Order: sequence, then C-alpha cells, then structure tokens
Amino acid sequence: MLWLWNRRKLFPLLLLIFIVVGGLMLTTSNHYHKGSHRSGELRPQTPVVSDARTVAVDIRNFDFFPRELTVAAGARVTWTNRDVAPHDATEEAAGWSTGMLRQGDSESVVFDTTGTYRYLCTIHPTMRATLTVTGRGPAVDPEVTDKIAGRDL
Ligand SMILES: [Cu+2]
Repeated sequence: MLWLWNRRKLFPLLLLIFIVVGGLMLTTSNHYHKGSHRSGELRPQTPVVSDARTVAVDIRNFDFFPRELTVAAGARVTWTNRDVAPHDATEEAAGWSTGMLRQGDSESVVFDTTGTYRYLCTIHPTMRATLTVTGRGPAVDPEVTDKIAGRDL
C-alpha cells in the first residue's frame, strides 16, 4: 500500500523532470544551432559588380553583403553594421579600415587605386570579403545591382 502511494506520487514528479530536462536540452541545442553561423561556414553569395559612384555593403548575420564586390575607381563604398554585435571592415594588408562600427553605424571609404582588397572583421576573423576596384565601370543596371545587394529586400 505504501509502495503504491509512493509510485503514484513519483510518476507526476518524474514526468515533470522529463519535461523540464527535455525542454532545457531543446533550448540548449537551439542556441547551439543559432550560434553555428560563427563557425566560419558562410552561405554562398552572388558576386556584385557595380559602376555606381556610391556603393553600400551591409554587415549582418556576421557576414558582408555583398561578400564579393567590384566597383569602379573613385567609388565611395559605405559599410553599415546591421548586427547588434560590433563589426569593422579592415583590409588584411591593413591599408584601410572603417574602424569599429556599432549597430546602425556607417563608415565610407573612397577607392581611387585599382586592385583587389581582401578584408575582414578584426573581432570575427571568419568574416571575410573581397573588394575589387577596376579602372573602368562595367555597364550594369544599378537597379539590378541594388536588388542583388539585398537593399530592396
Ligand atoms: Cu565582426
């Protein structure tokens, strides 16, 4: 009789423990999954070529958009941080940098010298991108370029 009484009390308690532990495991794995974008596996992106005088690069989800950008010499490229986390865009050869950008901050760099610049975020070195400056601007519909860059999305 005593055993039966205990068992009846024990069952709801065990059920509660299962629910709490299961919920915690689910939450933990979910957080782990959300954090996986920092592991260096970046989603593929379409390279963007722009002949515009001013070109925008968005920083969001620990990534640069567009990650591969080609602009014409003399273009002003503006990086804007859309993340809560601070980011920067710094050339690997340390030739130029936006400096640290907090959420919503923007910084522009004017590129007069042709070449290919590889840059990264110094706090999150898995965030890497390439900027190519060409001598002449290729004929690209700026509206299409804007769509590819995600500014209309
Ligand atoms: Cu960063």
